[in-house]
Amino acid sequence: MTTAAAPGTGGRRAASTDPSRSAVRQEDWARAVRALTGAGEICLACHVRPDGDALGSMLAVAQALRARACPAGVAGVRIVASFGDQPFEVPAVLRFLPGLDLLSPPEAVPDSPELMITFDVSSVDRLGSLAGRARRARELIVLDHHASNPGFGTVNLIDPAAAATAVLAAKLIELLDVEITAEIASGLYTGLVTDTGSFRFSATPQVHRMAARLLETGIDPQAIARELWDSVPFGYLLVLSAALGRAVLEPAEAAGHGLVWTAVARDLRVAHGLPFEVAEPVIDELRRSEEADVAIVLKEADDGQWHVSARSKGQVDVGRVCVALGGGGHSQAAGFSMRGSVTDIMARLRELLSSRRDASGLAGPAGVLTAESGAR
Ligand SMILES: [Mn+2]
Repeated sequence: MTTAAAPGTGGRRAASTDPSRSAVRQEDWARAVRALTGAGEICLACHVRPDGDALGSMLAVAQALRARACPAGVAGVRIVASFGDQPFEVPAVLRFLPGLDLLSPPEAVPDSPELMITFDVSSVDRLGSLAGRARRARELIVLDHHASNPGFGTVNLIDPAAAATAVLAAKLIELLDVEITAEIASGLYTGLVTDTGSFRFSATPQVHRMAARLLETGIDPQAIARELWDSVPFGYLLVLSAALGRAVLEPAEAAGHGLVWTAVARDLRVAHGLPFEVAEPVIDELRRSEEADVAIVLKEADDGQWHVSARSKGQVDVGRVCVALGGGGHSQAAGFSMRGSVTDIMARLRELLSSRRDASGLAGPAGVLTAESGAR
């Protein structure tokens, strides 16, 4: 599969899900820095229902841009950071992040921004109510690490080999020549620990070197870990218990690699007065089952739509399956959203999870990783 970008045009690219394409070109980094340097107004946006990588990366860069714009406290550049959730609410687990004062509701983002930069957004629809503004932006910088990202910006800073968007955000801050303060480091570290599963999934020397640099700013990693993982409302334990109690193991599914799945219906959490986001960590429990390569959690939002999380231990490419269902992600962690019944959604998933990639590599929305399909 090839990418349809004409060399040197910097134009919006045609869709590609090829994870093997090369990392960011130097000229694209330079163009992004030039755009961010010359702008009078900079709009920042991350994906809806932001996780630690999306919001942490965005707030880190927002604070860096603020520090750069007014080192002496003189306002020069307008910075608008947001995400397209309606209603606009910062997830409770991320309310400890420094820089929340830089956030505005999506209505505050201009209709046709001069310059917009997106964080951890794998496709334009993941911007929710900000998608139209991104399409109309004069210059759109896309900072992301999802292999499924089609490159929807005018400047695409997309590196599927990066462990987190925070890795790319740190590079951008470095190129902007801004010192990484403890406040900026908190956001970057949050992104790094979130997307590496606390250094379980991407425990590379580069990741640990970055963590070390961030810790040297004086941030408190134990406090961040407590905020992210060890402070949940009691009701979550009851939701988790119910979700695990109805989990189903299907060893023959996913081409014999095994499937474990459950659903968190709206009623289950609403009974405890809990918001949608409370269902997010359920997948981390479910995926521990040793009998299954693939874990799936269906989470019902307040509007009745199902948001589906998929994880793989490496035998099955759940990224391709989720892309085939209109979502996105990585080969071992991905998701999509869909309306319909649990029974129907699971039937479509089972079918895709067991299908082998077409020999051409083009036709099959294939789940099972084969030697040529580029597992990573
Ligand atoms: Mn990410």
